[in-house]
Order: sequence, then C-alpha cells, then structure tokens
Amino acid sequence: MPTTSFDKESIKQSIIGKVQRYSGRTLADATDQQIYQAVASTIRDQIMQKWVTAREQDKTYMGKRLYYLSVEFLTGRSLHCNAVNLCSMENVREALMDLGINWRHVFREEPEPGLGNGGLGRLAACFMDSLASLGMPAMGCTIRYEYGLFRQRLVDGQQVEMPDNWLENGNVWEVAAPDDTMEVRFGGHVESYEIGGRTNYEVRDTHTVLAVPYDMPIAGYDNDTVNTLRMWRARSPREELNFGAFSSGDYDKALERDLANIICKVLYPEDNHAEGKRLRLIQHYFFTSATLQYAVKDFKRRFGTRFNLLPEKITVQINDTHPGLAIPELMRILMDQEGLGWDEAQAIVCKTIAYTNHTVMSEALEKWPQQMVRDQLPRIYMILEEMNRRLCDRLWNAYPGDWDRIAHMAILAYDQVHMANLCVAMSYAVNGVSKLHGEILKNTTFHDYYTLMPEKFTYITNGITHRRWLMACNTHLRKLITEAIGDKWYKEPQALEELLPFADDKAFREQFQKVKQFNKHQFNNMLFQRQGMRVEEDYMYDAQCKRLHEYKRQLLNALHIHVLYNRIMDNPNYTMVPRVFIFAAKASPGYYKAKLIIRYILALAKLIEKSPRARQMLRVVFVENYDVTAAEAIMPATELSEQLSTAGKEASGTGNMKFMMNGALTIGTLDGANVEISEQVGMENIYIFGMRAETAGALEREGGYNPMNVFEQNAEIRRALMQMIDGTLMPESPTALQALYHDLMFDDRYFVMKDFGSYSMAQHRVNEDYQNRDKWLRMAVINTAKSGVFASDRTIREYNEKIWHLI
Ligand code: 26Q
Repeated sequence: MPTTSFDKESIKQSIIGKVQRYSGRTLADATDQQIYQAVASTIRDQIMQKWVTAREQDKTYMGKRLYYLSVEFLTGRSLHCNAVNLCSMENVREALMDLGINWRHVFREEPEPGLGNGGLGRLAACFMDSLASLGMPAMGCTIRYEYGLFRQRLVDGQQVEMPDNWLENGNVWEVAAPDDTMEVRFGGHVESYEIGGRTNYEVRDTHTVLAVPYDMPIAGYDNDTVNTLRMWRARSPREELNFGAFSSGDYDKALERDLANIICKVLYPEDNHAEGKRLRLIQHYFFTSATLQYAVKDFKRRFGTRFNLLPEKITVQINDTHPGLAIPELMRILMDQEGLGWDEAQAIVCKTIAYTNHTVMSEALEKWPQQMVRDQLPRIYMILEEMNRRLCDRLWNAYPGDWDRIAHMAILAYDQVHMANLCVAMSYAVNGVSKLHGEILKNTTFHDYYTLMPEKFTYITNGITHRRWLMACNTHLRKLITEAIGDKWYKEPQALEELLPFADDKAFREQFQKVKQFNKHQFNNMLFQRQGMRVEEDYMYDAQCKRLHEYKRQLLNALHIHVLYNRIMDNPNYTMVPRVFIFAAKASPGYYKAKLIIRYILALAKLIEKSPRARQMLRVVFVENYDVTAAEAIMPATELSEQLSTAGKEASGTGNMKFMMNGALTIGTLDGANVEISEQVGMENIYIFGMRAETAGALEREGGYNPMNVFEQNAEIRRALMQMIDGTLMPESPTALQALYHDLMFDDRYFVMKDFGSYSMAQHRVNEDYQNRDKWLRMAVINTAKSGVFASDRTIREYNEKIWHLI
C-alpha cells in the first residue's frame, strides 16, 4: 500500500525548513517562486521515497518493459498533478492555508515545460500518467530541449514569437543520470573487414556526441509505481580540449563541440508539417540511438546475450515516424555490436517495434533526402539500402511488374527515405488513433500494405488522463461528481457513467451549472493575470483551442462570427444569446496563412469592440500563448466546443475529449474521435454538421469544387468576403487579408465555403437549445457521464491487450 507519511503538519514543517535552507528567508519574506520551490521539493521528496523502492524492484524485474519513444512530451506543470496522484493535494492545500498562503498563487509559479507542439506531444504525456497509474513498467524517452515551443505574444494584431527559456529557474522535477550516458555518432565513413568469413562494418572518423539522461519521475495515482520520463541531453565528449582544437585549426573537433551544443537547443515548431531539415534528422537519431543503446544495455544486464528473448522482454512504441530510425539502429546494434546475422537481427527487430500513425496529411508524412541520411548516418543508410533491397524483392513477388506500386511502398524511392513505409514494413503493429482514422489508413494511406499484411493493422482511439483533465483542473466538478456517485471513477473512469441518472435531476443540474459559473470566473482570473483582460461571465462560452491549421478551420468559425456581426449591425431587431468566442492557437512561425487567420480573428475582435451594440451579443477573445496551463483554465469554463476539421483530416483530436469531459457540448464534423463522441452521447446530444469524410475525400480526389457557386448564392458570405478586402476589417492595411479571400474564392481546399451553410444551421440550433436551460444542462451532464471511455486508462489497456502484452 502507498506510503502516506506526508500529513499536513509534516508538509508545513518541510516547507518552512526548505524556504529557510534554500532561500535563507522566513516564510513571511519569501517570494511566491521561493515558496513554490519549497512546496515542489516537498512533493518531490515524497515521490523520491517511492522512486527508490521502485528502482530497487526494477533491478530484479524479469518481465517485459515498454519504451515509448516520442520527439515530444507536452507534460504541462507537474506540481498539482503529482500532489493529486500522491493523494496529498488536500494536505498541501490545508498546510498552505494554515501558513496563510493561497495554493493557486504558489502553483502558478511553476514554469510549464513546452516540450511539444500539440496533440501528439500531449498524448504522450497523458500516456505516461496512465501507464504509471495502471502499474505498467514503462519508460518515456525524448529530447531535453533547452528551449521549448516558442512563447506567443499578440502585438498590433499579429503573432510575435519569443523564446521559451523554461529552464531559467532550474527544474525541480529532473535528476541527471550520468551513469547511463551513451555515445551517439554522426558522419564519418564505413569500413568493412572480414573475420572468419563474416563481413564486419565499422564507421570511422565520426563526430561523437554524448547523450546524458535527465530523468523525471512519473508517479502513478494512489499506487507505488514511479516510472521515468528520460530526456536525453547532448554534451561534447571533449569540452576542455575544444577551444584549443578550434584555435589550432582542427575544425572537425570544433564542429563536434558545436554539434553537441546545438542538437538539443530548440524544439521545431512545426505541427503536422514535415520539413526535411538536417538538424531535425540529427535530433531524431540522437535520442533514438541513445534510447536503443540503453534498452539493449539494460536487456543484457537482465538476460545476457539471449537476444532471441528480446521481443518478449522489450517493446518499443514509436510515436509517429519521428523515432523510426529505431528500426535500422536496433539492426546496427544487434549486428555490428552484438554479432548477430542479418536474418536473425531482422526477425528480432520486426517483433519489437510498433508504430502509431498520427496523420494522413501528405505534407506531414516524413521523408528525408537520401543524400542527407547517407552523409549524416552512413551505416544506418547502408542498412536501409539492404532492408529496401530485401523488401522490394518481396514486393516484386507479390506484385510482379507493378513498378509504380512497388515504388510507392518502398523505403527508398525517388531519392528519398520514406519513413512511413519503413515503419509499416518493419514493425509488428501499426495503429491509427481513432476508428475513422484506422479505416482511412487501411483503405487509403497504407492500402497496399494493408492488402499484403492485414494482421498488423489496428486502431486504438486516443484518450486523455482524467486525473489532470478533470480531477486536477476542475476541482469543483470533481467534488460534485464524487458527492453524487462516490470516488470509484478515480481509478475506473468509465464509472462516470453512473452520473447518467443525474442528468434528469434538477437539483444536480443546478449544481453542475454553478460549477460552470465558478469556472468561468476562474477563466477570467487567468485571462486578467495573463493579458489584463476580462469578459462577461453571463455570456455563453464557446471555444476553439488547438494549433492554428487550415484543415482545423478556425477560418470557418471566424467567418461565421463575421456574418453574425453583420446581422447584428444590419438588423436592429436581431437578437441572439450573447456569446464569448474564445480562440487559443499558435501558428508555426513560417506558416503564412495560419498567421493571416490569426490577424483576421484579431481584426474581427477589434471591430466588434468598437460597436456597443455588437458587444452586447458578441465578444471575441484570443488567449495568448496557448499551452497546457491555459487549457486547464479554458476546458472547465467552456460550454460549446468547436471541432470543425475538414472530415477525414483530423486523425483523432484530443481537445474534443477534454471539453466533453468538462461538460461542454460539441459542434463538429464527423471526423476523428468526434465520430465516437457522437456514438457515445447520441446524435441528440451533439451538433454535427458538414460533409462526411468519404464525400470530402472523393471531392478532393476529383480536384475540388467551385466555391464561386456558394459566393453567388449566399449574400451573407458575399458581404463578409467583400469586407475582408475593402478595408472594413483592417483600415490601416486594407489588402492584408487578400490571400485568405483569394483562397476562399478560388482554392478552397478545406471546403470552408462548402460547409458554411450547414455549420451556420448547426449554430442556429445551438442558439435555440441554449435558451432552454434544462435541456442544455441535461445534455452537458450526459456529455461528462459518457466521457469515461475517452480516459487514457482505457486507451493504455487497449494498447497493452492488442500490442504490448506487458502485464
Ligand atoms: C515531422 C518531421 C519533420 C518536421 C515535423 C514533423 C511533425 C511534427 C509534429 C509532424 C507531425 C507532428 C504532430 C502531429 C500531431 O500532433 N498530430 C495529432 O496527433 C494527435 C494525437 O494522436 C491527434 O489527436 C491529432 O488529430 C493529430 O493531428
């Protein structure tokens, strides 16, 4: 049973003592940051107690271990969730209260590690929480970026990027593990030599970089499991020598130092877009190689050189193709370092690595120029060539003469390395992240592979950890639910379904509403603290929070608000339920159109602010610097969740689940996990609109449609579009939005115009239903009650049953 020696009194003493020892201050003189450090390290002490025991047990553990490789882990702040998982939150809160300190003020001092872009990175973090909470032995592996995703500011109606120096005040949660340092080699050339009839390969004249692990403990909920999130940091193997090397003209050695200093510098800010940048390739290989070397070292510690056992004792899940070089890297280690032959090595690799796909957008499928891989990783490239040769032999037998198909399926083709083909061909499981996405992978993206090896393909619908996304971020709702149905749902989130009868209980609905009202107030506190702004708390809260991307169609939402504005201004009798439209989104710094959409939204917000009458019904707020912390304030306050992606494009979505769990209704397309949300709650408790995935896919393959018809037939759209370019929106730069106008009119590849009518009608139904308070609240309660299947505990159990077989 979990240790619970950290009662209120000992927590108080610990905080006072630490403030004194670390900061040389009394509590009364300490800053919030100093108090935060003391509280966090108190909680850390508690985790460390368990971690020590967990690591002792690890040493003798002979079962299977999971390595979850991801180039991003968007963990969010740790203090609150750690306190929740240790069941210490009440004690911490009361201890601080006794000391005259508001816990919220202390907790907000924690810097958020922005080590991810969006969905894929946040999913990895939710998985870590569920793995530990279900007691599964797992290690998350990633890069310790010095700078996380840029911080976003909005200046003069535009996004401005600032560096995210998240390590500025140190990181309480990490512990360096220099004993597990690995060497990762780049460049050089391959030499071969024969020994006893066998050809061996060695790479000479490489640039060597040290990979030093920094470990972050991941404590399970109310159990003794503490897993590790291992973040690799690059170091130069010859820090001292280098300066000398540089001045003496040994530039290769100097490069070695520079390489080490630059690898972990910054997270690439592109989401769902794969640019073939050399440094990115180096980042991917760096952490993948370090992880696999470590995994094999640990395997050997446990099982010696009985490598035939490897697939039984280790499983490697790669989060999209980014860590896909794990495949040739494991081959390299087994052959070049452990002396296995090709066939033996490949049989092991193909039973050890499993691949999750997160996108079907062609611009996000990872490809590398062959020359780049050959230059940076010559031995890995050789292995890829041989792998490709053998694969193409096999494909030739299956599809004799069908060159186009074979090239389409090959690892190496048209001077590029196709990471998705590598991962599909060489892994033992390929999964999509929602039911619809799984179908699209089988029928379209990987159709040819599916025909050849159907047994590999599966889907596992994403999930979110209900501990962060309900228990921690919405404390009042947590209490209300627990009063109604008890606390079984903490460990079995599907028990949330027991809330269903309460949807018909008027007193409960009113309580539910009161919690929402409180959360709207808390949202405003955050908004005021972050950007000095407040909005009405009695308006409906409607939110679209996610990365800015054309396929996610923030533009559809904005265009609709624009039309509403015109209706209000044109018709003195027009009324609607007053609404706050919340946007939060970062655009990749180089994504011109995404940035333009932000400008459009901000211009709309400004236009509305100028009209007292419009403001009585409409407010638009753009929450700056969307991050996990902002989401934790937005989700609980939201009543309507906007999930507008062009059908077939959003692999799953996970924000949709967070809103739903917190009692928001969804307005959305039948895309990604929205499909399953609609199945859970029933069509009467969700607002579905727009083209279906099949229709949209067919239309796309036909080469699109002519938006001009919509323009001609719909006077409201026509008016809004004209205002985009006539100076109504941005009098100071009337032509700025021209590119948006142009795409809507002539190149509407995401079907914004086509879906507008249907969206507008769905919004009309929302407006009607919201006025029936009982009806709306009933639907809201049903949404929370049905959200249990979208808890990541369910997702992780499914991965374990279908793919990992850990316990
Ligand atoms: C790859 C190579 C080079 C440069 C960039 C990239 C890159 C980086 C990030 C490619 C893709 C991503 C991120 C993808 C992502 O977040 N996908 C989302 O994954 C979620 C979790 O499964 C889904 O819910 C979302 O639907 C999906 O968009």
